[in-house]
Amino acid sequence: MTLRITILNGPNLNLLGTREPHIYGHTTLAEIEASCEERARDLGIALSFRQSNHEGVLVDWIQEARETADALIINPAAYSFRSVALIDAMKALGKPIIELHVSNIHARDELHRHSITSTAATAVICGLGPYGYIAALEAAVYLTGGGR
Ligand code: CA2
Repeated sequence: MTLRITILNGPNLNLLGTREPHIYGHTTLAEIEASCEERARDLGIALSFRQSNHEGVLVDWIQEARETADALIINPAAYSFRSVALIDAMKALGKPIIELHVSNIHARDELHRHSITSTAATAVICGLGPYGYIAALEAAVYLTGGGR
C-alpha cells in the first residue's frame, strides 16, 4: 500500500524566503513543497502538504490525519511555544509525528527555544534548513516501517 504522509506548516511559514533570510534562508515554502513532492514520488509516498496561520485549522487537519495519514510531519512555528490545543490533537493522533523546525530552535533566543509541542512528537528535527523537510520524509518512512 502507498504510504500516506501529511506535512503541516504553522503561522507565518508562508513568508519563508521573503524575510529574515539570515535565520530561515532564501527558500520559499512553495519551493520546499515542490522538493517534498519530488522526494515523495521517489519514495512512493502520497503527500499532503499544507500551511495555515490559524491554530484551529491546524487542529482540524491533525484530527483529519487520524483517517488520512500514516504519519504526520509538523512545523508548528510559533504555536510550538504555547499551543496546548496542538499538543492534545497530536497526542490523540496515534501515529508517528515528526516535529520539524527550519532553524535550530535550541540556539535561538529565549522566546523561540522551548517547544512544548515536542512533548507530543515521536521525533524532532531542527536546524537543517529546508533539507529538514526531506530528512523528515525519510524519517517518516523509517518510523512507519516503510509502508502499511
Ligand atoms: O525554524 C522554524 O521552522 C520555526 O518553526 C519558524 C517559526 C519560529 O517561530 C520558530 O521558532 C522556528 C517562525 C516562522 C515564521 O517564518 C518567517 C519567515 C520569514 C519572515 C517572517 C517569518
